[in-house]
Amino acid sequence: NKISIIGVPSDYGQHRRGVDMGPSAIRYADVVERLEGLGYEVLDEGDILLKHDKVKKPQNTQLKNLDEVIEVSTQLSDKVQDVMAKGRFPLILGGDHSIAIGTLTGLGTKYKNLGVIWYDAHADLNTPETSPSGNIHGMPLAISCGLGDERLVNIGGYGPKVKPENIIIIGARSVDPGERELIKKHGIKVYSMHEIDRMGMTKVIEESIEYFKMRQIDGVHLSLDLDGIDPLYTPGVGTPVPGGITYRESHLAMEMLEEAGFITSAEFVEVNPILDERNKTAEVAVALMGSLLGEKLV
Ligand code: DIR
Ligand code: MN
Ligand code: MN
Ligand code: MN
Repeated sequence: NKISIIGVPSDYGQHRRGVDMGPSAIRYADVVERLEGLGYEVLDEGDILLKHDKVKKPQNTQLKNLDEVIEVSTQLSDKVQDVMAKGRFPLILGGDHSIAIGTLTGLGTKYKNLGVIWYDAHADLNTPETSPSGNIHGMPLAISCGLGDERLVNIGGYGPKVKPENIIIIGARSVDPGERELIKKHGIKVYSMHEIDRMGMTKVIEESIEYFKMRQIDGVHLSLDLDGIDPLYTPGVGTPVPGGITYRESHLAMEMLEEAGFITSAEFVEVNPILDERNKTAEVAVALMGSLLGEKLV
């Protein structure tokens, strides 16, 4: 019942500017007030400090802004560990999805059999060899499984951070060929839009909960990329993909995860207020945080 909010104003994992303002946009959507209203003691720990020059030059590399991503990840990992040591629930606000490298590095020091729900239109399982963009926000899940550039894989002095068989991807609809191979090879569980349409979100989450129980996980991290939701509801993201999860389905998913009682940390990423409509995307993020943390009408 104690939550610590950590802002990560990083846009180094992708090429569009503005996602570094995500934490501010989410704060302006009243995240602290919303969670306090649910009875939590909420501490806003402020933002991770970015020391690097924010002028980005065009780069012809498969690991864009590598040094900056390493620095952000290292700082974030330390911060997540501090928050856990204080017995508080880490709630991380992005920033682009490359920040998950730092989050999972911190979490992995405590949880040796962590379950991860990756709520996203993408699989984020690229390596420098398979990436169509060289953008690190398309790689964090692979890196956390120990696949990709060693400097990223070994951030925090250890790796891998999670087991591929402890990952569940929900909402995928834009997956690159190399990612598809990795999913097959490592047995990563994926509920793509096809399965969500076919089974319904209720069954998807019920099965996910059973799967984690069977795997005897010691914690569950929710990594929610706002582009997992349909851009009708969350237009303020850098890489929107039509045909996504609805607003209602997303609330249902959060409420069912809350009822299962095993979520131990969460991050909400890729909110880009420059691309948004009147802060709609940050407001959806905060509404979903409410449901994830116990908000109910009756
Ligand atoms: C694409 C896009 N798969 C890439 N990835 C995105 O660049 O690796 N991830 N947008 O969120
Ligand atoms: Mn993502
Ligand atoms: Mn995505
Ligand atoms: Mn709700």
